[in-house]
This record gives sequence, structure tokens and C-alpha cells, in this order.
Amino acid sequence: MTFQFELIATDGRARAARLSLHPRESRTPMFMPVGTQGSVKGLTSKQMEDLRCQTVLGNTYHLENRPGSDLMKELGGLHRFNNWSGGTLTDSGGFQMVSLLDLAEISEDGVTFQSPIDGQQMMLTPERSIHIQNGIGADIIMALDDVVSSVHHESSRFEEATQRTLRWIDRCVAAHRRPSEQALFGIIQGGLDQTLRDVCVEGAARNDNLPGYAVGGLAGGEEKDAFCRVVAQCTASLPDDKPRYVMGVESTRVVVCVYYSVCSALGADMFDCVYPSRTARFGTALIPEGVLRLKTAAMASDYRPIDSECDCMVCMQYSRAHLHAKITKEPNAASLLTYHNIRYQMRLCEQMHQEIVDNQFGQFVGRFIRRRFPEGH
Ligand code: PRF
Ligand code: ZN
Repeated sequence: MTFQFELIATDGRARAARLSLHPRESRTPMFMPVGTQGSVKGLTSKQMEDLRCQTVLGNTYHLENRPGSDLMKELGGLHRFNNWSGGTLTDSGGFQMVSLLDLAEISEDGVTFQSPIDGQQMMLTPERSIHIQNGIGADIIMALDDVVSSVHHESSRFEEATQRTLRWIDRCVAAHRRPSEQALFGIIQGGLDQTLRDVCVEGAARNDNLPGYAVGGLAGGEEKDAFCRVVAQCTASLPDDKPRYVMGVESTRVVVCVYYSVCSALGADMFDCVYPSRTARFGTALIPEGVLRLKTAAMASDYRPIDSECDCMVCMQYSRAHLHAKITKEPNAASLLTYHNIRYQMRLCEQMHQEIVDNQFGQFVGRFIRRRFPEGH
């Protein structure tokens, strides 16, 4: 197995670790930008390297639609397809179907949905998800889970989803054909119910064939306290020697940047989020104090860089005024903002890693949150 997770330091419950996806190596806490097709919208692979981006997240569902996993396999896998030598991770597809397609139906076999391309009925089973992910060839692949939004359902549905997710993990492990090259992570479900989360963690942790775990089912729509309680509960009982990934939150209710630092403090190692790249396309840049909206009139005569503390090419070369002038006229401006936003997240993770190594993480999170919310909200 080329996959290795090695703890470098801990500070409270926070962990700084090395994740080896031979020959690639990543450091945790790790933010993984979302590249639906395996590359971040608006950025070249070279730019992602310059940003010291370590691992990119792709989606089984989107990649199977185009270019398709069989073709991807023929072309030499996701790394070759994108000319990307960093790490890659694919999500199993169920979540995207349930969240993107109103017509998805879930049964014990899998998720049935109508193809948005040709209208045909299709089914994604645990076996098919793994087969597709084996073809795509990412370093980390995810088990198919029964995803239920934590805010809209009856408790019996959560019980069913938890048990089914555990049964599907077994089916995914049995279907996995490339365990020495691709690390299969199990996903913990169970909504906001403590007992169900315990059942799921215990069932999944018993499986020796899972080199890592993810906490799923948190959308960001739940209260912050509930979100943190679930993350803390899962990380407390998952094995110490394996990575823990808190899967993307969509809502800004759990403010995204704070979400990484708080989850890291609670013992999580990996995160993903579309927010930094998506919001860049709407003209918003991330800064330590919050966000900067480049389209606003005040930016027209502001000759400072986006973030004077940032070491990225955009902050070195362009003013807010320049970006403001370009933002509604040239698509390249969205790429420049994406570039800065991804670097902002990478720098935050690099800093968190160092603060954990230096045993200063608690103070760092305090400073970070006070700067972001000076009024104490
Ligand atoms: N399951 C999967 N992918 C996900 C999630 C999940 O629960 C989430 C949680 N919001 C994001 N992506 N498979
Ligand atoms: Zn920058």
C-alpha cells in the first residue's frame, strides 16, 4: 500500500500530519479545492502547482458524464488526463445525484436517477461507483453512502441511511479492484443523532480495509453548535492513526474559513469546499477580515493589493482597482480571483500546520476568529 498517514505533531485534539500518496505527499490540515472535472475552473495545472495546492477533488458523477471513466482509464487516468502530478480524490457520486437531481430515488441496491444527458434511467450501485472510481484512478476514492440532508428528514430515515451506509461500505470494499493504488475511505452518516453517529463510527472503524474516514451528512444548514458537536463526536471515536475528512459544507452559515480552523481544532485533517472558487467567479476575494467584493464602487480607486499579507502572484502584481476595472469585462479576472482565493486557503492550512507543530494552535484559532469577527459574532 503506497498510502501512508503519519502524525507529525498534535496540539490538543488538532493534528499536523503527512499524507503520502506515492509519489505525492500532502500536509494536513489540508484544504482540497473542488475541480468538478478534476481541475479547478479557471486555473491551469501549473498554476495549481504554483499555489502549492496538494490534492484536488473530482466528482465521479461529473467525470462519468464527461469524459467517462472508460475513456479516462484508456487515457491513463485522472492525473494524466489533467496533467496533474498532485494528489486527487473522487467523491462517490451519490451525494451529487441526490443534491443535483430532484428525481433521484434510493433503494437498497443503489441510487436510481434519470440521466440529465439523455433522460435514460440509470442506477449507481456501490459496485458501480467503485468500478467507475477505479477507472478514473484518483489516489483517494470514497465509498457510496446513503446521504440524507441533516435538516429535512424523519428520524427513521436516518436510521435506515446509517445502516445502509454500513452495508454499502462492505459492498464497496468487496468491489474495490485497486486497493494497493487507491485508498478507499468510508463515510460516516447518522444526521445529528448521537447514537446513530456512534453506530456508524463503530461499524466503519471495525473495517480494516478502510485507510481513512469522512464525516458526511453535514450541509452547513444546521446550527453551528450541532455541526461542531457531530464533528467532535466522530473525530473523538475514529481511529487516531487514520485521516479524517469533513466533507464539504455548502452553506455559508458555518462560515467556510472558520470551518477549517474549528474542524482542525476538533481533530479533523481534510476539508473541501467549492466556496473559494465559486465566490471568486462572482467577484469576491477572501481576506483575513472576511471578504472583499471587487465589484463595489469603492474598489475603483483602491490601489492596494487584495490582501497585503498574501504571497500570491495576484497580490504581488495587481491592485484592487485593476481587478475592479476588469471584473465585469474579462473572464481572466475571475481566474485571478480564484488564484488568490485558493492561495488564501492553502496559506491558512500551511499556517495551521505550523501552529500545531509549534503547539500554538489554540491561540492561533482565537486570533483568527477575533480578526474575522471583531464584534464577537
Ligand atoms: N456524502 C458524500 N459526499 C458529500 C457529502 C456526503 O455526506 C457532503 C456533506 N455535505 C458533501 N459531499 N458522498
Ligand atoms: Zn493573494
